[in-house]
Amino acid sequence: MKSSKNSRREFLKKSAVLALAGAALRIPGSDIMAEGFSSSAPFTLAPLPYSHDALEPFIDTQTMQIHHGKHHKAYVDNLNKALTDSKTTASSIESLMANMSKHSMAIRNNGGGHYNHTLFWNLMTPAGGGEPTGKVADAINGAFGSFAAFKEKFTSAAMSRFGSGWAWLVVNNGKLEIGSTPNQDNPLMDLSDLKGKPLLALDVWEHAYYLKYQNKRAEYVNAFWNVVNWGEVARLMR
Ligand code: MN3
Repeated sequence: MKSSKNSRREFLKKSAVLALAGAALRIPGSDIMAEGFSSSAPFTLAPLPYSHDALEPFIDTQTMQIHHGKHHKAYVDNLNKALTDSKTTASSIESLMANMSKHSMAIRNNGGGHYNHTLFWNLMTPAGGGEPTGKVADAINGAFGSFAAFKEKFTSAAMSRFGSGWAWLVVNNGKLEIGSTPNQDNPLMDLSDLKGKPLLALDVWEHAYYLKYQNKRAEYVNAFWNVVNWGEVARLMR
């Protein structure tokens, strides 16, 4: 009977190892994460979840190439450099955001830049647009009265952000809210006025639209509704 006891022990050991592996794969705060984040520093630039031309004609190919390949890449590289230079460790991108008031401006700008863009790419899809259904529709209708009213309020947040920044739909203590942040700040940062878990994000920096839309931010915001990935919004909402 010794051998069967041993094999049972082996089995339990193996199960424990598998459970630990599962725990390690489950990144802290992963319920608020989009795909594409490395679990800890150094952070990496994930490929786009679609081709550069996939969002045409709403978001043009060249903008996507430069925005992802140059701007986002620079945020990742500069974030890693700023972390190394300041000997700052980061167990996850979320823990970095949550403690941002303790970090340098370089970590704030580039860490926010990395988080925001990773989220943004996943919140768009060539199969997107239209109106949300199910729980997303219910939550939006409950909070804003109608999808049209929600869209108007989000558009207004994107239009009224002076200079560079982001427009957001967040859930804060169970309540949906719309707002905006300057530069690369986001609602996960402890120092942000707007707080909550991001559900939808729109980059309103000029680099996000200038090649195609020049100074016409309103046309870019209007085009964005054609590529919104409501499935990802639903996933973030769970
Ligand atoms: Mn950008």
